[in-house]
Amino acid sequence: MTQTADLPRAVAAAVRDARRILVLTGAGMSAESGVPTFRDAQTGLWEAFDPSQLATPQAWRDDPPFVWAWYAWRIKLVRDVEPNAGHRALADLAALREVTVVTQNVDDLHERAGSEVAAHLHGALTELRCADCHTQYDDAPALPDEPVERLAPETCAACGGDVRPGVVWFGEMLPEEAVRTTEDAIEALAPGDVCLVVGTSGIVFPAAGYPAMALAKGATVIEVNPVETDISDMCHHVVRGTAANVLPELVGAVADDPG
Ligand code: BJW
Repeated sequence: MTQTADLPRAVAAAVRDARRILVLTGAGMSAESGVPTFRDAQTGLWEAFDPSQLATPQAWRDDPPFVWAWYAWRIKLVRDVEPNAGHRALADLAALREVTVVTQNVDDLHERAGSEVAAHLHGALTELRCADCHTQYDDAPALPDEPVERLAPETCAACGGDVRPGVVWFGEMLPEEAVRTTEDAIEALAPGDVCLVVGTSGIVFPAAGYPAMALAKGATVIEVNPVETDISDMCHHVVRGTAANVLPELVGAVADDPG
């Protein structure tokens, strides 16, 4: 394994020589846009909030206004920020190589940077739906300007249920199509292809298992993350840096010498 704070030539060469590149992103991808990660010390969302009170179906059943207020704040936060240089570099990479982007993120920053996202494994903040009858709501919800502690969710026009964010909470199944698309993309990998894992702690399953599945297909697994994670040990290369620093350098190296 190579582990470095610089972009080693071997990493750029692996990406340059790959036929297919599967990019798996997590919360660190959007950190430099100003979206807090979940588990980073000091800044992670779980430092200030208890996940069991917010990101579970039980939390929603217990207190929808408490949970909805937190998600309304996050929807507004994401709406007000911009994709960073890392998001834009991945969009640029798609012009150079066959790239499949799979994200655990519930924001739309990859799309706003110009990437097509094959799968949002944990759903999307703004894909609202009724918690009872699953009617979907596409209209932007009314959001308070400032964070509030409680906010009544919208009422479903079809059944009177509470309208919830379109994210996947702990204990919920991931969207079937997102899982199928991801597993198909992994299945299509062959030796010489690359799995680029950016900004995830590798703690939450099933997403945390995908790099190992890519490894089993013979792909070269590269992690971009400022710190060691649960998946670092199994990676061929680890680049200790941030998404917005490393990815433009990596894509620039491929663009400068496309091979
Ligand atoms: C940077 C950076 C920079 C910072 N640049 N990097 C097998 C074993 C054990 C448990 C399970 C298992 N299979 C399933 C489970 C249960 C559970 C689970 O995994 N629990 C774990 C805690 C152990 N999984 C589930 O429940 C999943 N459902 C499921 O499996 O269904 C089947 C099933 C059902 C019932 C029973 C059993 C099976 C659903 C998981 C849903 C996750 N939902 C959340 C919330 C989404 C909604 C919301 O946004 O509020 O998804 S939790 C949260 O974690 C969010 C994220 O997508 C997810 C992953 O976090 P991520 O992206 O890795 O972020 P962080 O903060 O952890 O890490 C950030 C990283 O970035 C760090 O490493 C930083 O260093 C780095 N970084 N700045 C690059 N600038």
